[in-house]
Amino acid sequence: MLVNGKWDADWQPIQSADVDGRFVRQNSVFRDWITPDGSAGPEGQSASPAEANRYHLIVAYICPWASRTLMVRTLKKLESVISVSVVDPRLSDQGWRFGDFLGANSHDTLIGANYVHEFYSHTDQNVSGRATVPVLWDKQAGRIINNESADIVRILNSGFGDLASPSIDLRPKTLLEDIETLNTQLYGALNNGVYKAGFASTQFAYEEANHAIFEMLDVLEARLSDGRKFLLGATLTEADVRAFVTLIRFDAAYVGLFKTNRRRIADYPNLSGFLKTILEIPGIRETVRIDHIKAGYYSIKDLNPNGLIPDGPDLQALGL
Ligand SMILES: N[C@@H](CCC(=O)N[C@@H](CS)C(=O)NCC(=O)O)C(=O)O
Repeated sequence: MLVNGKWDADWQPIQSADVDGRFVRQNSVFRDWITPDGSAGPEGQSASPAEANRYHLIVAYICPWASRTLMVRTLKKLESVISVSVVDPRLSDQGWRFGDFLGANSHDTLIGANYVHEFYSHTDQNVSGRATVPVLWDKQAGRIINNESADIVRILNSGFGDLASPSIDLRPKTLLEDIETLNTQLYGALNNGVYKAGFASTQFAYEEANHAIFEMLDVLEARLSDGRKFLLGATLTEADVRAFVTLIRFDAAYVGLFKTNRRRIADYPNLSGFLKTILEIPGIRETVRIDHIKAGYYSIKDLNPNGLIPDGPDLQALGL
């Protein structure tokens, strides 16, 4: 991780834990906003104005948090407005780097970086913390606007005014309360829950996380049993995007590496149907790269010391 703007050589890819061995996620550091006219963000955040070709997303296809921003860029038809670069899925001893993995960018053309942490120290030379993806970068100012995917999703959903497609609103006012409730459940049990299972350092912490995951999957499966297309009914919302990015990685990565193996998503007919529905939205399938997902997760040395990548399954094998 970065300590006062410098890469700390003692960095360990294993994540931090509380006294009971529970995985603890760090908070994001850069939290500015983008609004159509540059006026303050929804909670008074300092904001820059929406402009075509000014902003850039740095993502990893392996990463569910980054992938949700990539999905929303597609859903809001912002592909020609916001450029993207993709890092190598295999974490290096200096964190994310540009590299030669098929589908990744071999090098960075924005600041000539080799590693994502350079964007962090370029923005704040005293920054401390993990250099995570996604990163929303301002090419004009040469700084990170925001590195919290939950914020970036909202920025892309409503911060780009006429530059974005109005046909999808992931946070319609009428559903906002339900979205927030579901988001909270999804985050604790599923989005972060799989990491809590995977990075648990005690049997207790693993079982606690695993139990919550499968309880949540049962709830979601039941919710979809009335034939609805999406989790809150006929409208695609932010909650669907959040659920999708974790569910689509589940059978290929989490079942094996994170030991969330009580069942697979393929064993849930409604959840499998939900994944198919979302994959059919134009452009979404291209945001899912199972080769990156498998290579990335299985490169986490603490969980898989020899770095072997399991044979299956890809989306086709999962019937998706
Ligand atoms: N809260 C952040 C979390 C992002 C995150 O944890 N990304 C992971 C990849 S999936 C990462 O970059 N990890 C590198 C590290 O922790 O050093 C967000 O949602 O944007």
